[in-house]
Amino acid sequence: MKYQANKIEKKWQKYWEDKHSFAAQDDTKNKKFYGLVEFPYPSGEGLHTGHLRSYTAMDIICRKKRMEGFNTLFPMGMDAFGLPAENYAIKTNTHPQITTRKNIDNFVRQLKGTGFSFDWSRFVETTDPKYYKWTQWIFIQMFKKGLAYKASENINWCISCKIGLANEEVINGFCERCGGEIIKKQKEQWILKITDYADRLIAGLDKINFLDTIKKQQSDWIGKSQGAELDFVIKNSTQTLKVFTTRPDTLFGVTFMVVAPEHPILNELAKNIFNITEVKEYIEATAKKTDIERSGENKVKTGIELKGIKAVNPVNNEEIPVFIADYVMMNYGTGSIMAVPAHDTRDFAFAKKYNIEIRAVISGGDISQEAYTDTKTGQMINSGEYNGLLVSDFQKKIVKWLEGNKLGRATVNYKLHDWIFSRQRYWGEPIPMINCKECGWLPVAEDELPVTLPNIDDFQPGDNGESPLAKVTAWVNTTCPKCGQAAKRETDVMPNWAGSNWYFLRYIDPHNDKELIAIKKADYWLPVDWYNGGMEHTTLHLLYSRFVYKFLADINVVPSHKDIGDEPYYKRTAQGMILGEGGIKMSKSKGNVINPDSYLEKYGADTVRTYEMFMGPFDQSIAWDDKGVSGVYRFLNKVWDLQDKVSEVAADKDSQSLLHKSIKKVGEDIDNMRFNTAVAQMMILINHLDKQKNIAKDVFEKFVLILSPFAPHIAEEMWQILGNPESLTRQAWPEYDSDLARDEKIVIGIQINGKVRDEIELDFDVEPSDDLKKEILARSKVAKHLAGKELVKFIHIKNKIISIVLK
Ligand code: ANZ
Ligand code: ZN
Repeated sequence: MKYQANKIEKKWQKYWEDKHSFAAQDDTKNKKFYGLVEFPYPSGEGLHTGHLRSYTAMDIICRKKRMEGFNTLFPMGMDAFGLPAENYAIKTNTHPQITTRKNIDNFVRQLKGTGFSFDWSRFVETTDPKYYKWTQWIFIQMFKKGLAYKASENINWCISCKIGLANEEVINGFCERCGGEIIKKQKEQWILKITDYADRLIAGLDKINFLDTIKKQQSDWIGKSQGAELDFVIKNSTQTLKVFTTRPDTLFGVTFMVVAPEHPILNELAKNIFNITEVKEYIEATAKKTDIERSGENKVKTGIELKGIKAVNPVNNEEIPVFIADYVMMNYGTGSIMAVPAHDTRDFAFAKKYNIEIRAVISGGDISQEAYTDTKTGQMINSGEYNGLLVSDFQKKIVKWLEGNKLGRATVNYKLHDWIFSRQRYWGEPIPMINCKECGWLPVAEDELPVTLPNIDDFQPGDNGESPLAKVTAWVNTTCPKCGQAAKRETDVMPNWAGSNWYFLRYIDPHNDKELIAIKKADYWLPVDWYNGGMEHTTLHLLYSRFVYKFLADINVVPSHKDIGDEPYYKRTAQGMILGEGGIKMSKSKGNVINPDSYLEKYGADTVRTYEMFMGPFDQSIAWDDKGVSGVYRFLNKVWDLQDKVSEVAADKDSQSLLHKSIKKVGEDIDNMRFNTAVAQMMILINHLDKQKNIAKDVFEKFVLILSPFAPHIAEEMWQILGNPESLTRQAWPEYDSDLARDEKIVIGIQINGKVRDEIELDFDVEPSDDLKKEILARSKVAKHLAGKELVKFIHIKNKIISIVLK
C-alpha cells in the first residue's frame, strides 16, 4: 500500500471535525492548558508559511498536552478589521464585508487543511457585532474611569489621498498607498491613557516568563527615565526654557542648549532672533523628516544657533548659546535640553561640528576623542564647591539644591505616549460615543451596544479627511443619552489593535451575550499558559493587551492571579521568520512568496508541518528549501513503508534503547521548542528500524505516538492500522524507561586551571580510578600543559567533569 497523504488527511480532518476531537471542556476540575497563537488578519493572499510555523509549533505543544491529560484550550479566530480590505473597497467599490468574508473562508479552509487541533466551536471574528459589542464595552469602561479622552494630536496626513494614516502606513515619510508626501496635521482624536499603567507594565515583567529580548523590548518601549526638570532663564526676556535631564550632576558642564524645531518658545522669541529667516527654513526642512531620520546616535548632527538669544545657567549664571537642532524631539521630555558635550555622545558630536566649548566636569576620562559617560567611579571637577564629590552623591545633592531654590525638581519621564485610538476610517469598530452641545461627550447606553457599523457604498474618506461615516447623516444624527436633544455620533472608528488586545479572553466564553466573559470560566482558564507569535508583535500588541488586561482586572471582570498578578500570559515565545529561497525576505514585489497551498496539495499537510519544524532552530530566521520539503516527504514515506515489517516479535535491545532515548528527547525537545532536533531524532530511529528485519509492534506503536503531534494524520492512520479503535489524540504520551534512555557514552570536558582544554568520551557511570587518571594525564592535549609544572590536584566527578590544577 502506497502512502496517500491527501486521502488520509481528508479522512482524519473529517473525523476530528465530526467528533469534536479538540473541544475544550469548561465544567471540569481537570488540570488545564491554554495555548495561544496570534490570530491572523485574513488577507487576500491567504495563509503564509510564517503562520504555519507558529501554529504548527503550538499545535504540537497542545497535542502533547492533551496526551499528558491536560484539558487543553487551543483556539483560533480572525482579526478581520483593517486597512487592506478598506483600501481595496476604495479602489474597487467592493464592500469590505464581502472581501473579508471571502478571505476568512479561505483562511479557515487552509487552517483545517493543515490539521491544526483548534477548538472550532470557539472561533471568533473581530468584525462580528456580537464580538465588537464587547470591544466597544471595554472602551466605555475606560471612558468612565477617565482613561479615554479626546485631544488634538498630530497625525500623519497624506496630501493627495486626503486621509490620515497610521504610523505603519508611512514608509520613509511617504504614503504607503499613493507614494505621496506626508505632513503632520492636527486632529481631534480619542486617546487612551496607557501612561497611567507605565510603572505597572514594567513591574509586571519581573513575574512572567517572556523571552529576555521581549522583556527588553517592552521596557525599552516604555522607556522610564529618572531625572530632573529644571529652568533656564532666557536673557532679556520673560521666557524660561525648561529641560529634562537624566544627568543633573553635569550642570556645571553645560556649554549650550538645544530646543526642538517644533518648540513653541521659538514663536515667543522670534522678534529677538536676528537670523529668524534661516531658522524658519530649518524648521520647514525638519517637518519633512521622520523621527528615525532625526534621531540615532550616528546620524550627522545639524542645527542653527539662535543669534541674539542667550540662556543663563542657574548654577553659575554663565550665559550660553541656544541652538535649534533636529536631534532634539518635541515629544520627549520638555522638547529642549541642556547640552553637556563632555559627557553626552550626541552633544559631543554637535559641539565638535559647531566648535563649542567641551568642558569636563567628571574626572577620569579623556574627552579629546569622545564623551566620557562613567557615573560609577567618577568625581566632580570644574563644579565649584562640589569638586571632589562622587558623581552618584552629587546627583542627589544637586537635585535637593535645585528643589530648595525652586529652580527644578526630580521627575520621571517615559518614552511611552498615550495611545491614539481614533482612525478616520470606515472598516473598524465604531467608537460608541455621542456628542451633545449641552452635555459634551457621553457614552452610548450599554444596553444599546453594539453600535453597528452602518452599511455604506461610498468608501471615499469625507471632506477634510473625516471618516466615510461622517457622510451617513441618518446614522450620525441621534439624540443625547442624557438630555434627549439632538446630538451627533462619533464618526471615527477604532484602530486595528482594538479587537486584538483582548481576543484571548473571548475564546474562554465566546457566546456569552450578558458579559465579556463569565468570571468562573476566566478563573479556570486564565492566565494563558503559553503564547507564541511573531517577533513583530512583541512590542505593541503585547504591551497593549497587557495594559487592557490590567485595566479589566482593576474593574474586576478578569482575575488577578496569585503568582503573576494582573498579567494575562505566563509565557511568551516567538518564532523566527521564514525567508524566501536563497535567504531573501519574502515579498509580493520580489515574487518569491511561498504559497503553502501548492505544497499542501503536492506533499500533504504532514510533510509541510514536519518540514517547517525541521527546517532549523525555531527561534531563528531560515530560508525555505524545496529539497528539504521533499526530504521530509521521503521520511514520511519510509515511515509508512515500515508498517510492513511490524510484527509481534520482542524488541531487540538496541531498538528498545533507541526508542526510549527518542521518547525522552522528543518530549523534552517539544517542551523547549527544539522541534528540529526532535525530528532529527525520529529520523535516526527510523533509519535504525529500517535496517531491521522485523520491527516489534510495541516499538512502532510508541514511535507513532511521538510522531503524532508533528504529523497527526499519518499517525492516526497507522495507529488505526495497528488495530486501535480510538483516535490517538487522547492516548497517553509514552513514558520512557530512564535506564534504557540513558546514553551509554558520555563526553566530558577536561579543565586545566579552570579552562576546558580537552574532551574525553567515557562509558556512562564509569568510576574514577588511577588507571583512568594515568590515561587522562597522558593525552597529548593534557600532557602539553603539564610539561614542567607541578600537579596540585586531580578531580574527577563521575559523568560531570575532570579538573586538573597545576602550579
Ligand atoms: C544633560 C545630559 C548630560 C544628558 C549627560 C545626558 C547625558 P533618556 O535616558 O533616554 O531619558 N534629552 C532630553 N530630552 C530630549 C529630547 N526631547 N530629545 C533628545 N534628547 C533629549 O535620555 C535623557 C537625556 O536625553 C537627557 O539628559 C537629555 O540629555 C536628553 F552627560 O541632559 B541629558
Ligand atoms: Zn445632552
